[in-house]
Amino acid sequence: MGLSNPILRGVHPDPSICRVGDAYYLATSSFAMHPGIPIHRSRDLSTWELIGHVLTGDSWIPLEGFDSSDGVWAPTIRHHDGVFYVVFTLAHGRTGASTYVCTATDPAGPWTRDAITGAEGIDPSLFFDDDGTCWFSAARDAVDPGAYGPGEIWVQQFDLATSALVGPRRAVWHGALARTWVEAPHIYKANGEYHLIAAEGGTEYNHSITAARAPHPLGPYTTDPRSPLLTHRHLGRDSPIQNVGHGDVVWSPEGTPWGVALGVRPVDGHHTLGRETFLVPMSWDGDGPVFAPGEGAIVMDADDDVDPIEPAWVALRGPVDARVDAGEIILGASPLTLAQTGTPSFLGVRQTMRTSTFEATVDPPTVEGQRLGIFAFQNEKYHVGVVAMGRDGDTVVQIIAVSAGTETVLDEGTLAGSVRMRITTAPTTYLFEATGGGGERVSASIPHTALSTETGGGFVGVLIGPWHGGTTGDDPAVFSDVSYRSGTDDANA
Ligand code: 6LW
Repeated sequence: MGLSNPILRGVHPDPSICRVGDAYYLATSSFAMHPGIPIHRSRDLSTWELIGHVLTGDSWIPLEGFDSSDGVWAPTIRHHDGVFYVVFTLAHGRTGASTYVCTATDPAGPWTRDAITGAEGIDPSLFFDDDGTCWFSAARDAVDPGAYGPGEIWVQQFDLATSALVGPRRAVWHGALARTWVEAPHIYKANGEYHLIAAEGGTEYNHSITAARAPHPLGPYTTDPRSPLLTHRHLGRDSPIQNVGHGDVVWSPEGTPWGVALGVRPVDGHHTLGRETFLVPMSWDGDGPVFAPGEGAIVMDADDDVDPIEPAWVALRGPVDARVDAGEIILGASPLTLAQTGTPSFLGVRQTMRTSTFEATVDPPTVEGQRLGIFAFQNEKYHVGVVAMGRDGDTVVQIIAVSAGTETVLDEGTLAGSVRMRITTAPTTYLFEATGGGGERVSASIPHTALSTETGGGFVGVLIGPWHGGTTGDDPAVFSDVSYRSGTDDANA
């Protein structure tokens, strides 16, 4: 089977996978994006289709006030007895974390949502034992950090009927690596033993997957001395895939294990696309799980022919008043900018390829204060775009860069007629352009480092799409001839 890594491009971190019959299902973190928790399905583990979202409609949680890297973290997807389960953390700032369980009989939805009270920490997971008992695990601050380091994995029985944690809660493991924070636990049963995998080293360069095993889900766990079982930190900062960790395991109908893990594709030490989902061949022997047997690392095909992108539109922190129809997007009015933590009138696609082009045409703004644009958005403090506004009967177009929260106008011009706006991304640049009816042009280019996670911080990646700001009126804005095309991602080669 040919791999087309990454199997989910653009912001799709913390992958979790399960199989029902011959279909595999992947859930990934969605942070403050609406709709939340995309569910992708595949029958060959290589080609994936988006079939729905866990958090949408009645199951949606309003995220006003959340930073774009807060919100929905690290869902785990499991299937038991005809029901799909997704558990996830709702993270808000440094202090607030709550835990939810969602269920569905059809993974495309609708999903129900229930709070799990008293679940400490982040990265919840469920494990169904042979007798149907459900075990819940998660990562929390260590009760005794002096003895063990900063984090620990805890396990407790989970009652499906009441969404309640029941029975004794045990801190079962503090990780394999010396005093690093341990997170992303998942438990499996193989060869009569319980195997716990987790992530350690932080979600940057030192990320990794480690493991332990036990005779019972509650322990005692013995650290797998081969840990870390998967990491790219020893491959160097020029490695095409880095920061590999936070994984999950699934078995094919024939009993072959496969792993999924997050990773990034930096260029010159900076990645803009977010943490993406990679597929990892595995084996499982008497020593336990083996990730990328033989190779020891995740590989990408050199000649990566990637299918055309089917844009999945997302909004920030809640639904927007928008209509998307074959190349036309109609966006309602809002006074909010992309620097604010409400729901601006913005719709974006995840940037999935380093080489891509996003284009849209807008008519001259007619409403006082109205601003129409297209943006590459990393987060509230780092985003760059093309914005058209009316001024004394003319249409003024600016290329606006927000960096560390400060706005700079990179170029400005007066354009006649409707304005064609374009963002062209390349491995090391983002080019922003607008052309008017008479051929007038404004443009500016920025290095990709200006929109990277290394510069902007956080856990997400670039979204690209139209924004309508500056007014509270009823007049929607029309973006026509909208297209997002990906070129060959030659930096993969
Ligand atoms: C995720 C956790 C992590 O819950 O980042 O650093 C969080 N590691 O595993 C958000 O993706």
